[in-house]
Amino acid sequence: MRTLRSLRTGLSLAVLGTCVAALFTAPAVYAADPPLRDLAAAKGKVMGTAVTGSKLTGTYGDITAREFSALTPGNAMKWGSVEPTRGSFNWAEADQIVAFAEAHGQQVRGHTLVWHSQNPGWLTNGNWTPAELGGLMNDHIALEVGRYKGRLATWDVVNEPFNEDGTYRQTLWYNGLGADYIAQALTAARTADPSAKLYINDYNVEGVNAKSTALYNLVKSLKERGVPIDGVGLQAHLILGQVPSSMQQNIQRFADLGVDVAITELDIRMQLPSDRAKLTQQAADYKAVMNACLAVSRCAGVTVWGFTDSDSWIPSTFPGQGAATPYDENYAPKPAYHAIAESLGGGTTTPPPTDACTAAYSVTSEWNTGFTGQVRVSCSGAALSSWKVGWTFGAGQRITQAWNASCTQSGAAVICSNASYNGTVPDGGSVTFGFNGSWSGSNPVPVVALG
Ligand code: G2I
Repeated sequence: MRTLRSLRTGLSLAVLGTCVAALFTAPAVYAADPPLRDLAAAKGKVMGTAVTGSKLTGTYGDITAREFSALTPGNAMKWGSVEPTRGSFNWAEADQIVAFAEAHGQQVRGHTLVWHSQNPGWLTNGNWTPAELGGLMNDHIALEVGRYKGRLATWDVVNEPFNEDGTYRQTLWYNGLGADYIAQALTAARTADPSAKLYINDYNVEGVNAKSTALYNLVKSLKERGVPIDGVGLQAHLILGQVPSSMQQNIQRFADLGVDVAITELDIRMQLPSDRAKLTQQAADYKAVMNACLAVSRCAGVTVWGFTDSDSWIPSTFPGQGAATPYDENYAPKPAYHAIAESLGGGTTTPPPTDACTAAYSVTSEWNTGFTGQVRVSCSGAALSSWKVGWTFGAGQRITQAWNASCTQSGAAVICSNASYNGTVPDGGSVTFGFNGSWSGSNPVPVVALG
């Protein structure tokens, strides 16, 4: 039985020493809805997330397993990842993600076989004849799709083939093979794994526009020619407040062509810092996307492009923007998470307070018998003018030095309060303090309380 418990500000647990616990108010623990994957399954939909293989342990792994019924490797199956040098393969992360999914009853969406980006240098720098290029593409598809034959539910066979105006993107593939590279790639993928659903995936094709109409016309002609095409992926890298109003209509027109549709890379970015108004708008936007998919039976489901703000491509690509996913950087579900649950028929239990400050403890480095830790105090929809953070070490750890806070330790109980200069935590902001400590045997992360 899967349950979700989120621990918010004011929490005090039995594990905290009485000395620490006395400082803080009563627990505000809420039991949330069933996991998103169960809610989605009851509606006949898949709820997925992109993942990074190396992170699939601890809290990240727990949430991935509990909440999602499909995984897309964010980078691990791209050509540049699997064959960085010609003929020399690295399947480790891709294999790991597939094994994780199988262990947790999840589908895998293979991503992606034929793209203009994240290709290995040897491929992009080569001077290939059309015959050589076609051979390389077909061999790559045969090898990678064949490796996972019968185990992957879907493949994004061709990624991002169009320009915004609906003309074909000038890529290695288009320039070398012409537009028919798309039909060739789909045909090769069908041969390599007849049971996988084969998709063309693109961005800015969520609403009805020139680009999505070009995709529509392509899918129509592929169907007419008998080329194997099972679905279209609408990536849905969206901007706050800008969910296209024609999204459901667009999904429906593809469904009417006789293909499935999936929302494959959903995120909704905003200018940082986030605040309550933006997070509320984001929740409404997530719900609008969910509802557009739910309204069309051939919409297979929705995948978010990373479920936590700590694993999102947005901040590095769009400086100053972020907070695009349903969980914050400390794995607390945001209003967007609850909006997804509600759209899937959940939302029957009390949602968490949207005004909250939280404290998150992490170990940033560890050696022989010492470690460096940090605690980040963050606020969203609330603010602080002073703060105290407390916890109880579970394995005899001792603080030896702290900075940006004054910390005292009595037995296992630690209390840290703000320095003279960092008591203020604004709405949408955060303050971090650090410390060195000693440990032996193990160094478990304690539960922290903010007072
Ligand atoms: O760009 C966003 C997505 C658009 N649709 C196709 C997706 O495959 C694409 O995903 C992103 C990944 O989320 C990023 O993680 O694709 C990016 C590349 O276009 C990925 O970024 C790359 C960085 O550019 C590299 O520097 C980095 O080594 O991620 C790599 C692995 O972390």
